[in-house]
Amino acid sequence: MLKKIYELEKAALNIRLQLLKLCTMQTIHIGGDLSIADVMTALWQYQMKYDKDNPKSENRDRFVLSKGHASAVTSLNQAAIGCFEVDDVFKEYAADGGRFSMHSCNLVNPYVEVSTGSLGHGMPVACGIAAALKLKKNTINRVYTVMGDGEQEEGSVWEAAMNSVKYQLGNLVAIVDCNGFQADGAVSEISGIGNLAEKYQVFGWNVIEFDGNDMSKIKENFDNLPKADSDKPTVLICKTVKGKGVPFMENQAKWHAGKINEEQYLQSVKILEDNFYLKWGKNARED
Ligand SMILES: Cc1ncc(C[n+]2csc(CCOP(=O)(O)OP(=O)(O)O)c2C)c(N)n1
Repeated sequence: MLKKIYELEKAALNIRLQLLKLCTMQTIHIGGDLSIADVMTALWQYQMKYDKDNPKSENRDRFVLSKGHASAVTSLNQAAIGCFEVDDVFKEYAADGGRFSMHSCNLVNPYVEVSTGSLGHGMPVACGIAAALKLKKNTINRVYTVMGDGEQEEGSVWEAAMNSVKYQLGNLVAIVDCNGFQADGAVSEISGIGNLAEKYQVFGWNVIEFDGNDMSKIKENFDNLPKADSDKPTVLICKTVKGKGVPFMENQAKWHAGKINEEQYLQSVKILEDNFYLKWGKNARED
């Protein structure tokens, strides 16, 4: 398990570099993979109680990728904790996607709790799993689900939000990747979700809002989550940047999904690495 901010940021850098490599091989949902890369790195490589050698253990934290199109960033984090070789992820993407592909599928990847891709479905399933854990008197494990801000337009999200409060699911942690964009443009211009923090508060949730591309904040908020046996579900409203870290992709709806060429790849790698070493100093290169 990674503990220091430097280690986590380095791990997030690696995930971004790997995402870009995948993106030279196949169209992936790169914009929303990059926006949630920091949170996913901290979740999989620091926060979750999860044993890759025993993925069906009763005592595991559960993860449901409600924005199921962010499967690349999920698979790469699973590879980072040893679920499979990262080279397998590359090889299978280079072929036809194989076990990893555009959306998370538990028929082919045993580390995927629930197959997702149809937006608005993961959150209700996560709510059901959290209720089941509570019925089984499991007071330790949590259920984490990651949604998009565009996904908040799905009515099923709010049905689950109501039920989570009714059944006092303090073991449920919903994470919203608020990058401001969905597939066809800005969330505010499509349907619009208004003030999400206020909405969840009115629904009765414990609401925490922070910069979801700031590793210190992410870690701090994971460290301070209410206990799994508390009685209110928690939502982490993560303010992020779509395409985070790659300037030509940032805040560009067209980079919701896509493929890049070799020149774009090399240019992006250089920017990401330069920025990382600018922050952490030249010695970090030798790590
Ligand atoms: C029910 C449903 N409708 C439409 C789609 C097509 N779709 C895939 S991703 C996406 C945009 C999602 O936006 P958001 O939730 O903000 O995700 P992010 O920007 O983080 O990728 C859409 C509309 C879908 N997968 N499921």
